[in-house]
Amino acid sequence: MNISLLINHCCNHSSIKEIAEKILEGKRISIDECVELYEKGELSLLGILANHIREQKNGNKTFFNKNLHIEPTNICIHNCKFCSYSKKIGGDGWESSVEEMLETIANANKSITEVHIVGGVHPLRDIHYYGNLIQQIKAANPNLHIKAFTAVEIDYMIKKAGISIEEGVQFLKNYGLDSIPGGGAEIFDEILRAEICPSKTSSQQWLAIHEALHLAGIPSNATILYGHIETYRHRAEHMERLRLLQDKTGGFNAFIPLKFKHKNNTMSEIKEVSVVEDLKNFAISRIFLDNFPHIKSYWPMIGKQLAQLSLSFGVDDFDGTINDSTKIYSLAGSEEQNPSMTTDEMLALITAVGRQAVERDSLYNPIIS
Ligand code: V47
Ligand code: SF4
Repeated sequence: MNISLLINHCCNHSSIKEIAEKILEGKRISIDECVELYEKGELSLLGILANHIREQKNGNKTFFNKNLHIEPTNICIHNCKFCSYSKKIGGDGWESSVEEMLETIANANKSITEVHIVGGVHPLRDIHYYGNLIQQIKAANPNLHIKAFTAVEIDYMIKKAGISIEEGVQFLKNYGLDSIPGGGAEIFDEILRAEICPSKTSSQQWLAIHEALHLAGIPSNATILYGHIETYRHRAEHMERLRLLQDKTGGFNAFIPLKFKHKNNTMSEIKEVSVVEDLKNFAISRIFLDNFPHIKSYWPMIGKQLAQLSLSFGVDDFDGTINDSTKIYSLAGSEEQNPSMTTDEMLALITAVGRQAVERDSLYNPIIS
């Protein structure tokens, strides 16, 4: 049975059938249509549609890379209510020295191609401290791709230095920054932002920093934090702002839906959403963000099994092998308390669900070993 016939067969709502036909014709869906899919779209239908788009864009491939996460500190000036990780200066937080971070990289498996550096916004560290860190990593490992600092960390660096976004981006580029991760986006609606992460970089500033990076030739990722107090419309509006920026710059590589985890934070009374909701969200992200090349599952947070299932719901990127080096989610109750995976395990998980595993570099070029 071809996909159109299957959709005719399994759609119960005429409005959903019309949206599905539009998607199959390669047309972009609106915010209202996106909300309708969240509210009325059956999981099986969403899976079929998302998988169709995923296979059009990336065939049967599932990408992964060999990477190392470094968290320079958990000391942070912000007070995000969902954060289970940050501490105030003078408390019992940790901070690594540049030497310690260099040693971690020196001791890592030599096959890693990327170092991912994200941490709290430390009040005593500035753009030159982090620039020096990048420079030293590059000096010791010229071929290592440095994906570092969320727009929230960069926002603080440039404000502290009293420079413009463009100047800050140029400094970081000259120091050797290759790309940035997608964190700090949370949910763009300013009313919700004021509720869950009041002091954090505004949505407008987050987007402006990513835009400036893209214009300077530095690619990035984007995230959404979902499953807390937001509505489906908030999710659709969040993705719409990303889709518009991507139309303008083309600088985003991947979109990563981050499921809110509720342990050890001040939003613990909120129940975590179901696996059905996670799969629906992956699928609708794939459908809505028609100009994003990749949708990524972050397995340390959602667990290896759900990440495998997500490969049938629009996801084509399994992130990295991650050398057991991230604490952000383990403290919030993530599925993997000591996230680390061998390449063989990664290959086995991906091929077990019928996908072709492809090791990639940070720019999605295949690595032939
Ligand atoms: O922005 C914090 C999230 C993000 C919780 O670009 C939480 O490749 C769920 O962005 N429950 C930072 N999420 C991590 C991040 C990331 C991770 C992996 C890959 C990439 C990439 C980016 O972590 C924050 C925030 O949204 N976060 N606390 C929590 N309780
Ligand atoms: Fe700081 Fe990030 Fe935690 Fe917010 S989520 S308090 S910015 S470490």
